[in-house]
Amino acid sequence: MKKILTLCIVHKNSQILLGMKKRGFGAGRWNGFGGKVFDGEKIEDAAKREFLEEAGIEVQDIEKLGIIDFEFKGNPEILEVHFFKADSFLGEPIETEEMKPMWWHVDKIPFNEMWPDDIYWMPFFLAGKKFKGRVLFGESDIILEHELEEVVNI
Ligand code: 95L
Repeated sequence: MKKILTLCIVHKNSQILLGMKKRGFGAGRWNGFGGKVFDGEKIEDAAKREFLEEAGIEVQDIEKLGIIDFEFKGNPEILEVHFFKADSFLGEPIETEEMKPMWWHVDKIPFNEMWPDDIYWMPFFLAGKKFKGRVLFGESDIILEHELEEVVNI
């Protein structure tokens, strides 16, 4: 079983936009913006839609930088997360019921309040490098296994 998800981060002027997730999956962590891709929906369109829904901003150009398969031990479902970067947007980020947005300088990213895999792929992301990988989580989202590599094509 594979579920396709998007994750988008705006990277502008040495800052990134993250959202404190207020409810649901990943609550209490600084997340990128994203979510499920609907049947028949293009992955890029889903990424833009989720940005608008969760942050209230419209992004035009997004670049796909990575794909990571996430597995949770004991759960057969694989979350195939497509990572996108945006460097421009329309509007001002707004707080929604789901997310409280905040800008973070790239030297002060709050990794200890983020998903534990972020420390592995963020250097690729910030450098604009493409990456692929796989992460296996155990109890309490502890990383049991991880593989991550830079790729030429995504
Ligand atoms: N900023 N990082 C995220 O938003 C993030 C990172 N890792 C994840 C791993 C599994 C998952 F289901 C979600 C995320 C996630 N949102």
